[in-house]
Order: sequence, then structure tokens, then C-alpha cells
Amino acid sequence: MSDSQDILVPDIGDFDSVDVIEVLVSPGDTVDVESPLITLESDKATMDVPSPVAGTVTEVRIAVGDQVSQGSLVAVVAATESSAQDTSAQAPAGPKDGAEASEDRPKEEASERTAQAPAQTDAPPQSDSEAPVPKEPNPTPPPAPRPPPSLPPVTESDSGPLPHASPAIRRFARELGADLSKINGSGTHGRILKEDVAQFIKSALSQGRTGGDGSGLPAIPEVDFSRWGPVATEPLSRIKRISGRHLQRAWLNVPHVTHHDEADITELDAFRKTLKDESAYAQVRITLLGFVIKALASAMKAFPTLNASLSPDGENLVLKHYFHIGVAVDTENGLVVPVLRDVDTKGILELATELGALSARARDGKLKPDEMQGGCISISSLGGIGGIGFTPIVNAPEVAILGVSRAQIKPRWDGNAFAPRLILPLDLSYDHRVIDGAEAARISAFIVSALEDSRRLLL
Ligand code: CAO
Repeated sequence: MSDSQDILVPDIGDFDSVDVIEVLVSPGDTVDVESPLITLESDKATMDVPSPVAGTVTEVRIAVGDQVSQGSLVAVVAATESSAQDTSAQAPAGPKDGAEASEDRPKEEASERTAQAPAQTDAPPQSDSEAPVPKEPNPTPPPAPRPPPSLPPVTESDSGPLPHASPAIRRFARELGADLSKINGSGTHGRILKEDVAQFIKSALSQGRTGGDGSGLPAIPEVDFSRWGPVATEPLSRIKRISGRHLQRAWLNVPHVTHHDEADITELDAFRKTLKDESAYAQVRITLLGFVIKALASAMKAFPTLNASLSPDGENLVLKHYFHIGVAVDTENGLVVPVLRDVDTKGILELATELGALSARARDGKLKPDEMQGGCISISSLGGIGGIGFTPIVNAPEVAILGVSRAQIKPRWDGNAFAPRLILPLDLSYDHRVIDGAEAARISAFIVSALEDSRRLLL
């Protein structure tokens, strides 16, 4: 048989007319002893009112927005038999008990101290005159109604600044491992609601499913673009999906800096144009890129840190004694980076031939996986397309990438007058954990001088 019990607001300290900000149960819900029923909020604190008995909620007598004080009726619970017996057998919890119990709890736990609601029975206490005559000697006296215990609410200053959330929500977040300080509350005054915690967990999980880096960075919110006009959704190409994950990992892991420079390639380009016969003979296009690749290989020899990788623990540099350079190739399906091997041993014609063959195979989707592996550093050239500069992303675990933009005729002061010169913009992005700014400037100056005086490429 169940025993119907009124659950009243207990002694909540010096507070009167406290707002009900959450009702956590509905009729028909089953509750355990200590299950929170409602959450109250004063101007200083939030606190849960828990059920003192286990059973089924038959009535909820309070709504969000109501104001309550000690003794206000919260709900009626049909207590399970054992719960009712347990409750009646319990010693009344006095104010002291509550305070002592909470002092033993850790700091965050203390912010969730719950007020102990008294158990009340439907039957009013009988007066002495109405008391039945005992039929048996030494009858057990009926339990005295428990006085509402007093438990001072925790204020923000008691436990340090806490995200604005009720104890029940704190408990919910802690059970799911959600960090409340990272959640924006959508409730009144920015209070964090259960839905906010659920949404936070949902986006953390979906980030994991879509290859999120697990860094705990807030996800970009999902937006319904069709609210503003017609849209169509197309899947990303396989290459974009794979390279996207790699680029994001590199962007998040590498402290990038980009050093900008310019090389006067007037003479170099004039020389390149004289190579028509060689070009025709080898049936290959000799573009500027071959010279840039050679200049970068020279820089890798002169600056060993440029041809290195950081060990995963960040404690050591792995210095490479081979010179393989990856070249970013733009294909219909996205970016791929085939690798030219042993660049230091090859001439411009050979490099131009290899680059032509590799980029054709890349565009036909015929590159083999090992043709895209083993690069020491990368070049991204947008010179055939345009632009005056950009900040390429280091292709980690490489430590640098050289960006090349479009060469343009610009006026340069030759000591007497401005002269039209062909100027090539260069952007060296580097991992600042491995290469200092001054070293990057020296490396860049080295590449510039190798391109300005191509005899240096022979060194
Ligand atoms: N300045 C001026 N002209 C340039 C130039 C530069 N920096 N670089 C190339 N050109 C010229 C070439 O000389 C060529 O001219 P001609 O047709 O008169 O010979 C023309 O531009 C086209 O060159 P190209 O781009 O076909 O050849 P390339 O050797 O310079 O580059 C390759 C080869 C594969 C790197 C390039 O085609 C490519 O795919 N670039 C895109 C790389 C990319 O997407 N990077 C971004 C990565 S991050 O998303």
C-alpha cells in the first residue's frame, strides 16, 4: 500500500518568496529519496528541493515562476511502502545535521547542497483527548512530524564564481562529463538549462563523428541557410575530405608564422625564355617553378632546420639528409601534393619533366600513395593563377612551406632611377617551435638571392 505525502519547501534560511526556476518532475514520475523535485533561485543562490521519500509523484502543486517560502506545498508523492517506513524511522534531520554533512563534501559538490524537505503525512496530528486508549502496554509512540531542517544556500562567494546553473543541472553535466564553463546558457540571465547541456554533448559527439580533433573547441553552430534563399547540398570530394582533416590538424598543432619577401627575377626569367630549344628538345615546359624548387633545395642544405621534423614529444629534431620536395597541385577534385625526390641531384630540365608528369597524373587521379609520401618541405605555387601573396599552411610534420605568387613588373630604384623589374612574391610559412623569426628571414633572403643570381644554384 502506498502512503500519500505532501512535500513542503523546507527551511531555506533567511529567504522568503523565492522564485521557482525549474520544475523537474511531472505527475506519474517515479522519484527516489533525494531526487530533486524543483529548483529555487534567490538573488544569491540556486538550490534544489529533493524528495524525502521514494514513490510516484501524484500531483505537482507548483509551476515555474511561482514564489515560495518555507512550508509551501511542492508536490504530493505516493510513497512506496518501504520508503514510507524508512522515512518514518529516520531521525529528524535538523539544521546542524545538514550543515555538517555538506561541510564534508568537496567544493563543487558543496554548491549542490540540497535542502532537505520534511516528510508530512495526510493525517493531522491527534490531540491528547482524541488519542486512542492503548490496548497494549508500552506501545511505540507515533513518529513526531519532522521539523523542516535548515540548510543555508550556497552563494557564489562561497564556492567561487560558478556558471549559472542549478544543482540538478550541475549534477547532470558532471555525469556526462560536460564542462559547464564552456556552455552558453539559454535560460533567463544566461542560466544553463538541461537542453543546453544536451546540445553541448550532442555537438561534441558529432564533432568526433566528423573527424573533430577532440580539442574541445566549440563547434561551428549548424545553420539552416534555406531560411534566406534556395540552397543545394553536395558531398565534398574524397580528396577534400581527407586533406581538410589534415589541414585542420596542421593548423591547430603548428604555431604558424609567415614571412613575406620579394625576389627580382628579371634576369632569371630572361634566362628561362632563352631555354626554348632545350624545352622543345625535352618536350617540356620550363616554368619558374623549377628554379624555385632548386633554390629551396639549396636553402635546405644551407639551413638544416628547414629540412627537419619535430619529434612527436616536441623534444627532438629529426634532421633529414635527403632532399624531397612536395609540390601542391590543383586538381578538379582538390589539392594533392606529389613529391619530387632527391631534388638536389637533379637539373632544371629533369625537374620540369618530372613535375609535368606528376601533375598530369595528379589531375588524372592516377597518383600512387607512395608518390605523395616522404616530402621534407612543400611548395605551393599560385603564380600561374594570380595574387600578390598568401599564408600557406605548413604541411606538418614538415616545418615549412614556401608560397609563390604571381611575378609582376614593378618599379625598382637602381641608384639613379626607377627601372621596371620582374618581382616575384614569396611567402615562407614556418613552424615557430623549430624556426625562429630571424632564421626565417635569413632563409628567405637566401632563397631570394639564389633566384636573383641563378649562378648561386650551382653552389
Ligand atoms: N609568376 C608569373 N607567372 C607564372 C608564375 C609566377 N609565379 N608561375 C607560373 N607562371 C606562369 C607559367 O610560366 C605559365 O606560363 P606560360 O603558359 O606562358 O608558360 C603559366 O603561369 C601556367 O603555369 P602552371 O601553373 O601551369 O605551371 P607551374 O609550373 O608554375 O605550376 C603546378 C605547376 C602544378 C604547381 C600548378 O599548375 C598548380 O597546380 N598550382 C596550384 C597549386 C595550388 O593549388 N596551391 C594551393 C595549395 S593550398 O590550397
